[in-house]
Amino acid sequence: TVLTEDDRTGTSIETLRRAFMDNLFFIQGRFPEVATKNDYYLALAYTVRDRLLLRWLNSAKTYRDQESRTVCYLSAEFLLGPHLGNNLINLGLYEAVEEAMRQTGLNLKELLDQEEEPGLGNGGLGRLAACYMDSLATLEIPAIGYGIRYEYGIFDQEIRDGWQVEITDKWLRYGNPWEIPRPELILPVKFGGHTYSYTDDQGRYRVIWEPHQVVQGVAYDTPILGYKVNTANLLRLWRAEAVESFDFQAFNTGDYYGAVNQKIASENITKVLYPNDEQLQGKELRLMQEYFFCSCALQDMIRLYKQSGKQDLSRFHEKFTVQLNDTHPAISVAELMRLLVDEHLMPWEQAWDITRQTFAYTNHTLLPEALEKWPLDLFGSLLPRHLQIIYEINRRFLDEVRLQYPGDNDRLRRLSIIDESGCRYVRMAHLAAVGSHAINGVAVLHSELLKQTVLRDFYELTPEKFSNKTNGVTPRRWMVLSNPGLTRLITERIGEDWVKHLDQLRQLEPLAADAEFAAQWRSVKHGNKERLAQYIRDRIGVTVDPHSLFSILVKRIHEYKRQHLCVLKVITLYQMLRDQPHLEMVPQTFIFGGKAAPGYYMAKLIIKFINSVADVINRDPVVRDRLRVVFLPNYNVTLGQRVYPAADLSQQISTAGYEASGTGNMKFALNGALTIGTLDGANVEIREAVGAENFFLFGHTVEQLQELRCNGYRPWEFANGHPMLKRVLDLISSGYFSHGDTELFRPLVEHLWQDDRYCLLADYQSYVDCYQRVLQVYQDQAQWAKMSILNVARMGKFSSDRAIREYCQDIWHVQPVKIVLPA
Ligand code: 26M
Repeated sequence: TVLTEDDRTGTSIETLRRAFMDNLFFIQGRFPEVATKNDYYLALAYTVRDRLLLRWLNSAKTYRDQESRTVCYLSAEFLLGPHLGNNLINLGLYEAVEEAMRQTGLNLKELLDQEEEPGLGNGGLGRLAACYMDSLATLEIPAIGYGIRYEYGIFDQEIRDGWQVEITDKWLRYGNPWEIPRPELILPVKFGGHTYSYTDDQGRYRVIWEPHQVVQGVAYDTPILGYKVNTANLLRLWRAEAVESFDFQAFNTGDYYGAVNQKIASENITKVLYPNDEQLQGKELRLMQEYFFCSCALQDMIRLYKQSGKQDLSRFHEKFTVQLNDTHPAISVAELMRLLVDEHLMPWEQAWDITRQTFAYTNHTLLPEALEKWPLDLFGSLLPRHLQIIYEINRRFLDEVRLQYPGDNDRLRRLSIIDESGCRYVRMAHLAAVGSHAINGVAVLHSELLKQTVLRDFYELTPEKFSNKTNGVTPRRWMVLSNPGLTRLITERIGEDWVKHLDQLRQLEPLAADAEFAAQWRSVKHGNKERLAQYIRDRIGVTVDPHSLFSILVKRIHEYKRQHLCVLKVITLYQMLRDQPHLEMVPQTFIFGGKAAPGYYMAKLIIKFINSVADVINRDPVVRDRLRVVFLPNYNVTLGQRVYPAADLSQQISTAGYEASGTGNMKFALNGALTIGTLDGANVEIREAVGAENFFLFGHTVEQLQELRCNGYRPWEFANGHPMLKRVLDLISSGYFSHGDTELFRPLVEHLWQDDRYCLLADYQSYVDCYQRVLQVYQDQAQWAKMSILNVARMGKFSSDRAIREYCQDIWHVQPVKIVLPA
């Protein structure tokens, strides 16, 4: 049978090997003697891609024939991470390809390391979109992800002299074998200019938008395969190009350089990913990005709808359901109205009905400074027609509110899509809320706070729209691919069903009391820690002991996430060792990682702070082997895959009420780390799931913080009231970690002392006490292993499959569609 297997679709080791050599020869144009690792990587990628395309084309054909209802996930970010390993897992070909490579004299792991990860996202929000694409395909739900094909993704981070340095991410420089450009699939997108209205010969009021500039969106398609199913969905990312006619314009007017400039201006729209945790207000190019991809997505959906033979768009919402991943795509609400009313001549009321039934909106943060709002003049000059449409939506909306709350002008002001309290703005969350039939938060606590704070008035108006959809992560990438040791151990005991039905992990519960199993469990963790220790030695030249407690804090750097609270704890330990050089202490390794937004001064200072403290501590002979501090540069998906499996302790220490959900917390716990955390975001639900006795809880609750603040929070009182805390702060101020420089960290310490918006000092004592309990338990390795097993056994809820099932049932109303490959 091997000989009759098709080179492009066969899955035997023999066929894979032959196809691989074929691709090396005919696609890379290389023979083995001169082939580089990258040539081999690409040859393998193309081999895998063929198998993907078979499934993808069959999926597309089936969806088309069956006119399947389709989920469209609109997101400015998709933080996919490397494709090759994940596709091998989902195809079920990992072992076969590993063997085929071995037979060719190559090492699959080395080839996997060649792949440059597509960093088309900042952090949680973008990674969530990627996990959801994986689950949609695995659950066999027809879905399209729409987003932006950034030429430069999230910057690469280097650490020089302890400071973050940003390097441009040229992820496309060696080509991208996973995408298929669709140069013939281009759509026009207009910007600027003005509108005029007239009455057409049938007496209809019509508006024409005469733009100042037109660019075209080009589609780039990436297949997203489900786990051990034939479903491969579509991720369609748009790249901005100049319209063809610019070339003719240059020819006509003789302004060659002017035309080339215009071309560059068009292409700039999709050049670079913006950091999301920086003030974006007033960044015109960012608004252009958002509108650009939404317009392309909606035009594409209308095109697909019409392709299926239907001309009249009255059932658009039956064919498509559109999820808005935060407010970045919220402009879609106005754009769909424009397309329906202006371009397809639909009456306003009908268009509005369809629009509202089409969209649903997910909120990802309550931070006031993160809520998107656009200055009215900027908005109007870029999208004049959309501003008119928004005014009309708002007028009709506020009329309804007036009926329900006569005379309540304050409420009208609060609900209005236009913020008129000072400078005038368009509030994108309000546009999303008014234009959607469903609104959700991403963890129980967050959804509750959403209803009480940011969207309170909307909740009072339409409580039935609101629900919670607690985030989840995909066990394929975050367990099977990244932690093969644990995967093997679990599968040996309970079979492989858990990969698709994560609740099955509960079968591990009885094994928590099994000494032999616990020993194997610990040995898997130890192996993972050894590999991370090796990586740390190679990368930054610091030696860490894999027997020490690996305590890990990796995520974007932000004051509310409180990385510096952990540093205060580290300094506390150090202080204890200096006080009592012979103190017996559990050896500990603190590992930090994360990027700071380039314009976020405090976050960058926190990185410098971590590195400076690490420098002093790692050099000081007094600590001997009891304390190590490491900052891992360039934390990204690839590095996450190394880090989560090696963690003993997961640090989830944000100020209660600020972390909408967190998803790293889930990845850690699924890999057997215990959590030290606050009652924030999904921590609350993780603790509930694994049992309070298997979770290290500390810190003020949301309610306690509210009370603290009501009574006037005076952080200096906490500092003065705790001798150790005061000593720690004084040691920093003295320049001890900055070569005597008393200025360097002054802003940091001063800020804590005076203002401490995120209440580090209020939570310090509780954190330090809790840590003592962690160390106590860690000394009892059997107890620790038992708690670790119970954590994993009870974490099934946090699969993104569960989350996607909830979206499908409650919001999208979509059914699975089986894909069958032709015999
Ligand atoms: C903006 C300006 C200044 C400071 C901060 C911001 C900002 C903060 C958060 C902007 C965007 C933010 O949220 C985006 C995001 O990635 N949110 C994350 O979404 C994840 C997926 O739902 C959640 O797990 C994280 O808790 C949430 O922070």
